[in-house]
Amino acid sequence: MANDYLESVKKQFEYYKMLGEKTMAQLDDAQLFWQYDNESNSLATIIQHLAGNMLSRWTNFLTSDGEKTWRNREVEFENNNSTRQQLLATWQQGWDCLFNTLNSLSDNELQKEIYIRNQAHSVTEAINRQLAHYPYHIGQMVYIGKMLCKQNWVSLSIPKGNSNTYNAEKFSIEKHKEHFTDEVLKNNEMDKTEIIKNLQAAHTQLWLLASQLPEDVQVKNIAGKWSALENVQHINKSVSPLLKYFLLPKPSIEKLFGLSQRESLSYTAFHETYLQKINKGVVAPAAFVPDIFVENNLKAEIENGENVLKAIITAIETWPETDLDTYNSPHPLFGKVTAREILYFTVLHAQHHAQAIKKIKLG
Ligand code: NI
Repeated sequence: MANDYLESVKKQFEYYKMLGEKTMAQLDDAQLFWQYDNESNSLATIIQHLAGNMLSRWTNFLTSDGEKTWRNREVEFENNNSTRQQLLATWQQGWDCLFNTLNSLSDNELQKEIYIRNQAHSVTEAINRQLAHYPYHIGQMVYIGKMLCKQNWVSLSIPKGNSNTYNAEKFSIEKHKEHFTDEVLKNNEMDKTEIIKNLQAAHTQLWLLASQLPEDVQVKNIAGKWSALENVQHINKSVSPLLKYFLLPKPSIEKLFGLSQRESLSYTAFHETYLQKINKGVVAPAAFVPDIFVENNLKAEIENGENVLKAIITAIETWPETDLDTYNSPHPLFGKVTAREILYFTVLHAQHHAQAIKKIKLG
């Protein structure tokens, strides 16, 4: 029973960490620092407070008071981080400290006594206290995120109106033992079917936005930015090498790019890495820069894109799921990534350029 307790606690912490990360991933940089008013905390402030608390509580967890002399709680409520990257580093530091300690604990230590501000707690009590405290704040993060994203918010639990279907699915399976977080934590890793769905959705959106613009606007460079046509061309140029890659025989892939020595990042984690690169300001490598404008061939470009994407999907379908994590793939910005990660990139990249087209102002 005791053994179950620590495992269950770890999963619940991981689950709430994921909810926080899925919230951050939906917000732009400015929104991370948005406050409803001067008395209300921004996501950034909540993250600093959580990380500060975690470092204090979980460092030398068994041997020293949970409220460290070096902790400055007041400062946690001031804005000390100014970028997404700093914020993510702070967040990760706190969680690393928590998980390192949890992973080092054994069942026979659960009844030990520890102190927080001189108040005695059993180890179990101290863990329970934090397991209530952190999700309380993560719920605030989610609530703020939802207010900011409005109708674009991607639900983190059961989407509104889907409760009946969800229950029917769950109750259709016999009583069994499974931690309630197993499913979502696993799905944080997108499987092949999910990847294919997302590839199609992101590119369809990109093409639709471009073709909906009036023909003369499709080729206009407004404020020195790429035109819709150029965005579409750029995506075609980026996606084409992928088809070659997925058609290569596996031994050639191994020879050229090697096998991965690590697990694939989760989609959420890869998204964060992607945003960090984008925020640093990246320039497309020459091979992916759109052609010099000659004529508006948007229709042909889109058709070409559709065909390439279709061929890529057909190729991926023959790949066993685990191969996506086994084989490396080259990326001009990220270096070597796994095959799964290059597909994550392709989804995010199409979404990114769809956003760029969306921003093109009419007239
Ligand atoms: Ni790009």
